[in-house]
Amino acid sequence: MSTPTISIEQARESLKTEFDSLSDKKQILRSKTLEGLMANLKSLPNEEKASYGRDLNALKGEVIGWVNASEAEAQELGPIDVTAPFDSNTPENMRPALLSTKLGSKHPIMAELEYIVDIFSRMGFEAVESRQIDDDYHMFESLNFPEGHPARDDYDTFMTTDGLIAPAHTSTMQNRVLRQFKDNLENGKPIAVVIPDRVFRNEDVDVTHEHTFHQFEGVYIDKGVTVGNLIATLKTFMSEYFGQDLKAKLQPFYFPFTEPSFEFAIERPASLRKGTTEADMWLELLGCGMIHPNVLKAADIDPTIYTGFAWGCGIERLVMMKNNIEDIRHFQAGKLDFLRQFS
Ligand code: FA5
Repeated sequence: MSTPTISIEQARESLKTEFDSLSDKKQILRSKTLEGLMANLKSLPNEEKASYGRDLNALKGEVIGWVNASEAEAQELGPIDVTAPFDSNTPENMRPALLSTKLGSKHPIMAELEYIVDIFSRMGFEAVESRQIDDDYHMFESLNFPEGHPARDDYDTFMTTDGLIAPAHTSTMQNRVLRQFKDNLENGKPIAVVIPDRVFRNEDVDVTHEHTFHQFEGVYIDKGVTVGNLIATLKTFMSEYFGQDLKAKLQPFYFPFTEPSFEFAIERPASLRKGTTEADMWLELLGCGMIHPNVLKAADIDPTIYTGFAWGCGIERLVMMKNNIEDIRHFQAGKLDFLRQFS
């Protein structure tokens, strides 16, 4: 039985000495010592090969580790972490605080969406999620936009080749919730539903327009509901959301699915008033109106007995106004500096 002329322990020491003296550290991988160890392995009896081979592999791994560490050091780089939320070439002092020391947090839109639903649930509204793919009937027909209606152009969105539609607003849910909660009316209760979700538009993106954003729809139906109830509901929500009493005004507008239709503007919260002109005082937030009789009929609700109102509000714009955010594109940019301000 032959024994190795050099033990693994001795080999490690002589390799380390050789490594330290090399200017091109990679040369160590071609070292005579390593080659000698390989030759030893071949000459060993079979029963000793396995354990010697394991030790030799471990030593080779160690040597490769020395080479990698010296290369990283030469380039002033740490070991590469592909999950790092920054370019690993960024110098230490310019890196964002390490995520490992801090948990992630909810996206501000999701957090605000939950807060909005919470306010409405305290006002007696149920919450129903919208959907992110829909059809022509719910996007247009049921909302009193017949085929060829010019107002369809205002809701230009994305469509699959099978005619499925990425909804341009949360109003696509109106027909569904009217049908789902119709029994309420027969039992003497109102239909009161709030519907948040993501919506999509073929939009020229700018500081206040995104192609993908969030809305929340509100629907309220009962006997004898008037525009007065609509204003009171929205004002109550706004003062709760902004934490202060704000003046509100309605200005006439057009939507095929409401009659009359309005845009709802609020007196700007103090933090968002930049001057004293009319435009600086008022802020348009949402579209709303009294639900069109044809929309009620499409859900088999008798418009001669019941009336109701609906609104659709952009969540990003609401959050921008509350937090003084100057550009809507921050929300989808995935920039940690922006998101951390809300954590
Ligand atoms: C609508 O979407 C109607 N469905 C609202 C409605 C519902 C009216 C129920 C009557 C009854 P409009 O296109 O104006 O309307 O959008 C409503 C709100 O969504 C706007 O006031 C704004 O806050 C937000 N919004 C619209 N387009 C964008 C966009 N590209 N980026 C960000 N927010 C937007």
